Amino acid sequence: MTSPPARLRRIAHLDMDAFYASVELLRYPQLAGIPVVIGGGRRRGDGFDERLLAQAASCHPERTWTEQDLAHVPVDCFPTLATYSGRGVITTATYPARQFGVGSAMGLMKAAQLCPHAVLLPVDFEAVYRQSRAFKAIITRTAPVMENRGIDEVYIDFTEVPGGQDEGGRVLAARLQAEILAATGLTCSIGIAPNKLLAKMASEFHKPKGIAVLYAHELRDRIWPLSVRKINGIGPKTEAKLLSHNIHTIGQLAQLAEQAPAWLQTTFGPSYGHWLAQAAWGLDDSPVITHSEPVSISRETTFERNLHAVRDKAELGAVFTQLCEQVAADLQAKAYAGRTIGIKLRDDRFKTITRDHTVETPIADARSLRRAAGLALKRAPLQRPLRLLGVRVGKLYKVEVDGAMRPVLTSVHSRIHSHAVASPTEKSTRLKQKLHPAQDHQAQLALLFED
Ligand code: TTP
Ligand code: MG
Ligand code: MG
Repeated sequence: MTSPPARLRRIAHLDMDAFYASVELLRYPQLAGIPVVIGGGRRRGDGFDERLLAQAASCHPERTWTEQDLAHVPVDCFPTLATYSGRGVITTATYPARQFGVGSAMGLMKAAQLCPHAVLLPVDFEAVYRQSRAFKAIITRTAPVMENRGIDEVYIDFTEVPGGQDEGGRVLAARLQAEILAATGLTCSIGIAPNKLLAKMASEFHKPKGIAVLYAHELRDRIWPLSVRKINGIGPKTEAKLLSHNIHTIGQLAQLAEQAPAWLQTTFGPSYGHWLAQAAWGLDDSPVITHSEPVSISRETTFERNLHAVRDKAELGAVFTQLCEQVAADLQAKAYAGRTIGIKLRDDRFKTITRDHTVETPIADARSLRRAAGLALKRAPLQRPLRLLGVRVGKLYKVEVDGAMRPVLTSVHSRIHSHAVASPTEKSTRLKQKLHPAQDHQAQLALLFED
């Protein structure tokens, strides 16, 4: 019997093209193909579209302009860099704008000198987050082993996915590009390589709308000529230090790593020095991590019937304590502690209220959580009957084996909430306490949820 051929490790890095700008172009498709830069943020109701429509109406008064016409506003009605004054910077630029040398982090005034006719738009973060979730959902439908790396990029393990080995991964990459385009209208670029380090570099090779397939034996030809800065993990400081020793390319770094490994380690420290040497040789065995650390841990429950803070004090109090116990158990099971303890209430009119209380040192035990959550709850209005109560712990710290606390760093792009909802039946079987009537006055409200 012959065993099936060994599968090559195939890791993809997928990055959306000119992401924030491309999301804006979904709203204003008439700007496709012309230079557009994104600078500054847009808030709901800041009036940008209204001003745009007013401008259209003043140029073309022969017709009426409504929100439905945004995709038809003539290009010359849009604000350009030429009219900008201020100290803002570019968030991103479309590829036609990049031809003029403008790009992320450049001052808008400087960009205006290079490309005065570029259209200047603010970004709609809500739309950006929506599209970010949408393209990632498309990917995991086909390739479930995906690591979230930011608002517009992910690593995907192609190794075991059907088609993931065909043409080194190109077939699956093309399929993902087509599916993302069909679902969102957005384009992306994908690099496929033996590991994350090389895949990240490869995804830039044929941007935009590109696919690059890289094999280990191509290191010398395709990676070594690149600047050391192309390695994800070499920042401006390391680059400057390497340049001062005349190391410009990854190939030069690889050569140095071979000839003088001790120098790298004494110059950059043993662990980073070792990592630099590995990276220059294209070696990286870091796994594709499918989960990110939670930003908060919470429990909430919807009651079988609405409960009132005073009339149903005992039952509410018991639920409240139980939620804190559950959150404490979740925190301890996952080795987290937190500093911000929040409560969530939803009243009979579906109005949701949250209140937070922040403590000095991270806590994870039920009693401390109950006390802190009680302080948060005291600040919430409790007049109306409640249909839901929740307890949430944020500002998380990871509790290390030795008891040390490490703050959990969560980028805005990779936030997830660990969340469990106790079913009403589960809750009611555990709740033994009976309701008893109580007088309805505000002073009692304040005391209700104290220990
Ligand atoms: P990138 O993926 O770095 O850039 P991009 O998607 O705009 O363009 P490319 O085709 O080269 O991938 O960043 C993703 C988004 O993150 C970008 O659209 C805007 C935002 N961003 C900033 O807000 N500031 C920055 O300095 C950079 C680089 C990006
Ligand atoms: Mg991008
Ligand atoms: Mg990116």
